[in-house]
Amino acid sequence: MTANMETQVGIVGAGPAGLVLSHLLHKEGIDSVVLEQRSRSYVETRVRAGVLEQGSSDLLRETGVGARMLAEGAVHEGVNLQFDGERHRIDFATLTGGRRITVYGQQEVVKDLISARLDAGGTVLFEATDVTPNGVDGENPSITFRHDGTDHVLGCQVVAGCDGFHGVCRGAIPTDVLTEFEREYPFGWLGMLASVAPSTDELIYAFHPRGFALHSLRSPELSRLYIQVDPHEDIANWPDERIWEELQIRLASPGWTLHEGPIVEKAITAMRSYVCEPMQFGRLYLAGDAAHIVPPTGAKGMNLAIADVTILARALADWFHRGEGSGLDRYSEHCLKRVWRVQDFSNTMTELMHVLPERDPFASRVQRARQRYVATSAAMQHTIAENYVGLPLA
Ligand code: RFL
Ligand code: PHB
Repeated sequence: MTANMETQVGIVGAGPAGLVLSHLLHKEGIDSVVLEQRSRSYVETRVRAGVLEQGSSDLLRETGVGARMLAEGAVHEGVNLQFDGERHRIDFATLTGGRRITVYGQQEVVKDLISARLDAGGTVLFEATDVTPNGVDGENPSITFRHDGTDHVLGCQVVAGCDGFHGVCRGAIPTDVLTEFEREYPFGWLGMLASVAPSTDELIYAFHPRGFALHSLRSPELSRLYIQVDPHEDIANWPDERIWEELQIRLASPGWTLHEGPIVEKAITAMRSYVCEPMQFGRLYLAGDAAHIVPPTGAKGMNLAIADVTILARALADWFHRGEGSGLDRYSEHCLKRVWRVQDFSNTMTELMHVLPERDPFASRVQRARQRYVATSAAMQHTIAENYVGLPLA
């Protein structure tokens, strides 16, 4: 048996991109259905990003899904970059005219958005399998999928591919239309959540000859930490004691103490930069990680996903309500300007802060020169601050 459903926008993926899009469309009076392959509890507990740019937190607040973020998130007015044990604070307040970041876990953003969509009567179907976009090059696209033991066809006018880097939607763009740009880094991040009060009020990004380390936070009782490791490293080689030993060495700074506690979650992620162009084909529009990946050193992935769907929601509102299609036609071009700006920043931060395993002596000398420049130049600190808090949506 096949069940038929209809909506205006069929959205694949209930990550930040898909959920923010569905929420913004609802605000515009546009109907959507979100299809997610994982369970609700899986997406609500997946530990990932933690930094919201000023523009992202403003958007969540202004569209009515920011209450818990405002109550539980932490507003930060700076970050620390550490070289040779010496900390250099990048002061957002003075360098960006008062723009700030909010530290609030991605899974909390996802929880808030799911409950807002369901409370508003929206449809988010979890554990939808075999999700496949069809006919996106014509005027009547659809998405087929299986849910609760039944095959479904979701008829829609537009398909939004918000299904992350390993999703199915990008594959619906013919290979002769698509150009891919990619860089893999020869290192990964071992990320962990530790049940201990953060030892810092603001993030610390540390370069150390043994590798990069990052101290971030989640709550007064929970710290989020990362260390640079080989991307093929087996997590079994990293018992908790070894992780703390390494963090103690890499984050060490005179007069400062790193407090240890039980590690409650740990995982290794490889790092890559990736962009596909264009981000649209016919009635299919890609957003977020489905179209691009950045290494996490700039804290940009979730923010870029939110920026894409903000542009897409506006363009869809113009098209559905006013028959004005120029925003949709230029969607990819519009997004890619920000995507490449963010690629540059994320790549710069990554190459500034990690030990480059090739041990290319020239590259290492240039890296040290750049680190000294960051430590001493107001112009360079201004550049980092402006990009870190996020450029306004064009
Ligand atoms: P997501 O979050 O991957 O969501 C995609 C959703 O699509 C579902 N899906 C499918 N559903 C149906 N059918 C299919 N065939 C499907 N295939 C996939 C998936 O289950 C999933 O629910 O992508 P989205 O929405 O584009 O959001 C992107 C962000 O998740 C990502 O960019 C960030 O997490 C990256 N990132 C960070 N971004 C920041 O802005 N600030 C940070 O501080 C930050 N830190 C990080 C990060 C990512 C990390 N990892 C683990 C990659 C730190 C880390 C360690
Ligand atoms: C995090 O808190 O998870 C986090 C913070 C900054 C980054 C990446 C991740 O650059």
